[in-house]
Amino acid sequence: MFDFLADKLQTAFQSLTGKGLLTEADVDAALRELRLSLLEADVALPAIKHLLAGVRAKAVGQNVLKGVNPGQQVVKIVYDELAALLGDTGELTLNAAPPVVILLCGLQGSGKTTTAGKLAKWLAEKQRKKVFLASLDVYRPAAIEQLATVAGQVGVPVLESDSTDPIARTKQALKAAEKALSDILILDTAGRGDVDETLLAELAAIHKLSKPANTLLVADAQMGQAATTVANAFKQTVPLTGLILTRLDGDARGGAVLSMRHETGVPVAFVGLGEGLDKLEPFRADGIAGRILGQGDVVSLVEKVQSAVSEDEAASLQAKLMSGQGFDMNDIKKQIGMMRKMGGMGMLMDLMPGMGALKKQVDQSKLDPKVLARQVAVIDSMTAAERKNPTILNAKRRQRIALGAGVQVSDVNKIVKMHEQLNQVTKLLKKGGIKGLMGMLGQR
Ligand SMILES: Nc1nc2c(ncn2[C@@H]2O[C@H](COP(=O)(O)OP(=O)(O)OP(=O)(O)O)[C@@H](O)[C@H]2O)c(=O)[nH]1
Ligand SMILES: [Mg+2]
Repeated sequence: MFDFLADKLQTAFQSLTGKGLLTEADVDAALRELRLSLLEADVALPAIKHLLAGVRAKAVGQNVLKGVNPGQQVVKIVYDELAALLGDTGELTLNAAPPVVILLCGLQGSGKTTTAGKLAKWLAEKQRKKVFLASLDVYRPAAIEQLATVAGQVGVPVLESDSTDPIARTKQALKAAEKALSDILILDTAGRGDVDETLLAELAAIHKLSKPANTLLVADAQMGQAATTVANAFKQTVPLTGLILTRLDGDARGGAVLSMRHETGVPVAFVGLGEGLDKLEPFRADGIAGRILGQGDVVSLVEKVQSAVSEDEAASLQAKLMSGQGFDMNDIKKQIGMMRKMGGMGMLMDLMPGMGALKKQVDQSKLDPKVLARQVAVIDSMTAAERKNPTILNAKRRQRIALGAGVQVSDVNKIVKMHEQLNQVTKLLKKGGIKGLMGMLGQR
């Protein structure tokens, strides 16, 4: 899986064959490749720095082994360091006095309810435990029903209550689980659009009352670097015992796993690999290490993704484009995502009438996946308000974003410019002006 980075590292070390020691200069050349690959895999900067320092310390001055080339040797070091940084699997505490509580928390849509069902299934089938499920989400309509449906699919009981008070529901759940002689009580909590004080205060109160042996943060692996901010906010509110990273089945590159593990020091317990209730696996560091190293493998990325650009996404962007309604940074991110998936900049052109021929003239090689990954990192480092309304991006904000994304301010400026130009598209189209449009597409 990590052929591509492995290849690069080996190339960087080709000239070395025959030398006795790995020198500092040799190692640094390989580390540059590694740094870019990790950025591309959405790993946060502190984790990257930590990793590079570790690899450097181990590699420099090492004797080149007989029978392997220096590149292979460095790849092995990188792989080992990655696995070490990812750490051991977070184990659940299941043998306290029943009902042992598992509290799930996380942002809206991170996969808490689905994960509650997956965990219930895993515990019932693999650990032979009697599980009880309870939803404390009184805010989102149908959230309670959603968990009841999941519980039905797994075949475990669920809290039945009309109460709209999360604290009262917690008390009821504890009682009901005890009455049902359950071994484990899984509490599914409400999510919010962004980390907010009310949510966190409520979570703290639920934690205090339910005294969970396991407090697990459920996070979307596709969040990339932004994941670490979220993890820290939750960690400061409740003592997290483990992380569950969902959506590792998509084209998320696993960087979030490394970032969150490094940032919080909390072990990863499980990973979610699909929507199905059987798509939960105990975390394995070597699997994720391989996945992160494999990033940059443009061929497989393109293959995987060509089918993945949803028609709906394309249609809604086209509708926005044609209506002359303004684009925001979320649209830009979608656009970049499509380009990345397509492996070419054809997408926007496909959306426009009469552009098919033009597309052929665009140099496909201009589309560097690393540049696109950096662009996404920039947008990910913006706040929701900035994404919605990019005109508020003053110098100070741009500086903060650049720092967060690990890029230059000029990279941020390019995205802002791209946004401005995208909003000129409608005008340009009306005038039949293609030049400005081409400029935008070629933007780096
Ligand atoms: N592909 C994939 N989809 C997942 C995974 N986990 C959850 N989902 C999907 O993500 C969506 C949201 O999942 P939920 O479990 O409802 O998320 P939630 O955190 O409970 O959401 P709120 O209650 O609204 O905060 C659903 O469509 C799930 O099927 C996963 O590991 N892979
Ligand atoms: Mg939910």
